[in-house]
Amino acid sequence: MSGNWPNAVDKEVLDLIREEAERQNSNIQLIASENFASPQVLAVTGSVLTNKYSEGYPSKRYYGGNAVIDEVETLAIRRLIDLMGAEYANVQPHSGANANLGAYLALIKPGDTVLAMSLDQGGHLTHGSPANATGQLYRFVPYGVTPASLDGGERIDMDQVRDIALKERPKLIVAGATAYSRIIDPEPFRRIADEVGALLMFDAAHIAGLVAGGVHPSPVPFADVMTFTTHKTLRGPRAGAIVCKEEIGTKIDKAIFPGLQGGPLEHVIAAKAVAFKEASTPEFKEYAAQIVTNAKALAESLASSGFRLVSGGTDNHLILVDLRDFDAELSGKEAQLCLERAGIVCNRNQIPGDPRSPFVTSGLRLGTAAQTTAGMGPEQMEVIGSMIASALRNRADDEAVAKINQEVGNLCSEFHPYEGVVAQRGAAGVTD
Ligand code: DSN
Repeated sequence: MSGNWPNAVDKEVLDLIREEAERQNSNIQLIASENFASPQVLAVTGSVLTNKYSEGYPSKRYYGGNAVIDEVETLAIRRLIDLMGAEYANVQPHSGANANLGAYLALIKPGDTVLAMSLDQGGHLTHGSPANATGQLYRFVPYGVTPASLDGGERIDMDQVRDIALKERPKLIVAGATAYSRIIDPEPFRRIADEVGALLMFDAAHIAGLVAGGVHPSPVPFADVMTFTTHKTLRGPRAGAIVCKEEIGTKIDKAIFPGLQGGPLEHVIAAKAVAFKEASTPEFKEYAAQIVTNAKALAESLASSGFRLVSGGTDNHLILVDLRDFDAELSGKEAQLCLERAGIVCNRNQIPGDPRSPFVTSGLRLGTAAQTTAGMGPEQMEVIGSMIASALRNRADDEAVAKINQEVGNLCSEFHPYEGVVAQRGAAGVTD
């Protein structure tokens, strides 16, 4: 028996999914905030759990029929608590932005002062950009990185963080970044927060997988709350999550629902549960370490081709490239477009003190989480670094760029993430 649905296959949409799967399989994916979710994560995201309304929390729902959903969400919570060694977890945030806003709603009041890394130094929109609700609701005071001219420069300026904290007496200090390639040590942030009586939030959106995999220090023992996305280095479905100290758990829960969101996306929460289990395996630890090894190899290759790397290199999954030493005329925007023609996908990014606007930029941000999932190693990273340099050097020569595109295709044919039905349809179980 089948349901009362149209029989016709929506070929238009399925063909677009197939096209996108093909694009993901055949290009080099270096966007630092992306990854290739496992077939199981994809399949669970496309499950019947999408049908259920479950406003509230396990055993405290506003709708009937939630016995199974309660088990799903409880399982995700339990797995996340185990994975991160946390006291409390909320798995309902639809995104990292919602996780962050939820944490602010729980911990501070409109108008309160918050310290966070400024967007143009590597922070995030939700760390108080005037264009974002967070910047409109709260009084954010930015900190940044040390000058490039200093030996070992372009690292988070902890002296500045402390000075500003002592002067501003914030209610909350936010650690974490979206375009910062070094380890962020949570311990000195905790010390400063304690000195000024502030709470500490760690936004681990980018590095959650590195923390889960044990290759970066865990913020969990130090931060009152850690927010993160589940789809970057953690390699789960596109979403967010929060772990925190037990004593603020109820406030976090209330802020996410009913404070910020309505019905949770239980199909995505189930996929988060799958991802949390995947991330707890010894194989994931190896994967997390490999991401960093690959990033270092790509960084070395780029440096040897004449690119200046912000902070001189990387300790995590990403590299921030200052294009000006390589070619003063080349903007991040032009470089991104050129590399896309060559089959290498990345994003332009401001570098600290960038003279160009955020829309144009002097930098590129490159990440290795996705291609590491596809099975690439340092050898391929070295080749990719050379291809990037060659494409950008020859950007006016369409033939040369097309030739690199072909080489990219050849490389990706050996290292593509999706096979069979997943490559055909983007998710197991969707057929025409
Ligand atoms: N868009 C994400 C990133 O690329 O870092 C952050 O929201």
